[in-house]
Amino acid sequence: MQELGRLEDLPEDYRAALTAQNLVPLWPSLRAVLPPGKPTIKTRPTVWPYQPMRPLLMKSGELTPMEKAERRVLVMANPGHSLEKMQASSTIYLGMQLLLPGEWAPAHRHTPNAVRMIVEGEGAYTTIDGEKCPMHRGDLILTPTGMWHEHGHDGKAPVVWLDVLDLPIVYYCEASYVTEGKAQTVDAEAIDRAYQRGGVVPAPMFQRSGKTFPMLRYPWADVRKALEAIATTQPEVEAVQVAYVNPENGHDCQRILGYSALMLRPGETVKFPARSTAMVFHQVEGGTEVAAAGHQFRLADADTCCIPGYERINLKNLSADTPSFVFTADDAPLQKKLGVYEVRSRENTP
Ligand code: GTQ
Repeated sequence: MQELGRLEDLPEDYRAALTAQNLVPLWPSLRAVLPPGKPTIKTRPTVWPYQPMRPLLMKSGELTPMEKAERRVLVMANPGHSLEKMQASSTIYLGMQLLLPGEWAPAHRHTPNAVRMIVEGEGAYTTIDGEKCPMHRGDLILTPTGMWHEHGHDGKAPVVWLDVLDLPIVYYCEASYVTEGKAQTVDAEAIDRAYQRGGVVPAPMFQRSGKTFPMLRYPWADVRKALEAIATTQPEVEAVQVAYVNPENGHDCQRILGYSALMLRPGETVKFPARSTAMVFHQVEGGTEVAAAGHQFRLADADTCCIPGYERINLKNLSADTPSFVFTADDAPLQKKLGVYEVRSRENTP
């Protein structure tokens, strides 16, 4: 590829004249924004093990009362993006949130979409637009853009969950903001029970739900059963994997980030091709080795890692006797909408 002219090649006075009119020559920066074959990627393969993080999270409960935190979260930041940017990848934000018994995280709504993956503890709940969603390990709870949400805790031990938000990309769009609200009135218990079976949806009086986000809670017990059913009945399938979708239309459950759950059978290895999306893996049960870009992360219970896009990823169940269950997040829905989503086989890798 042709080497292009540098900024230093231009006369000082010419550069100054450009700057004075808010103008920039393209050619010295062209290769940086359009590198050949593969994007320049800041996201670094990064792991956030839960056990060493947990004492720091619990300590935050002593150091910072709810009134001073609003959301008591330790953000899992990717060093490739510099920590204060609070990005796990270019589009994905990850945080571990702590709620102590009796505490309440007040109602608000914001433009970024969030999901919660419950990590430990019983007795907490999130109320979303009046629908109360109980939290148990592995449940996925959506708080989509613009919906009121608050978190409460009637249990006896700390509750922790993983927050996944599209905050970095919504912030980059200069479209990220919050509105404070009053405590909500609960008018429904989580209605996920209504969407209990794939292929049938509630249709009282022939009316299908007109809600943009009809299902807000995906109980882990059901997801796990679906994975086990696939593993048992489809021994030939390459990856025992289910996508979290909108049960009314089958589309991704949120518009920017996509979510899935994977089961690795005892001893199994799954090889993902290189895709243009960064990926997050969170261990729900068991243990997994995530190998990509020269890194090997051994995920134990509640560990989380991020792998940049355009890398092949191998996932290996670390146990020969028990299955491994992994929750994933990526920005494939966004990239597909933008038309930049790619899956690379060896043949189409430039
Ligand atoms: O629970 O509403 O990790 O608003 C970051 C921003 C959690 C929340 C986060 C939020 C929340």
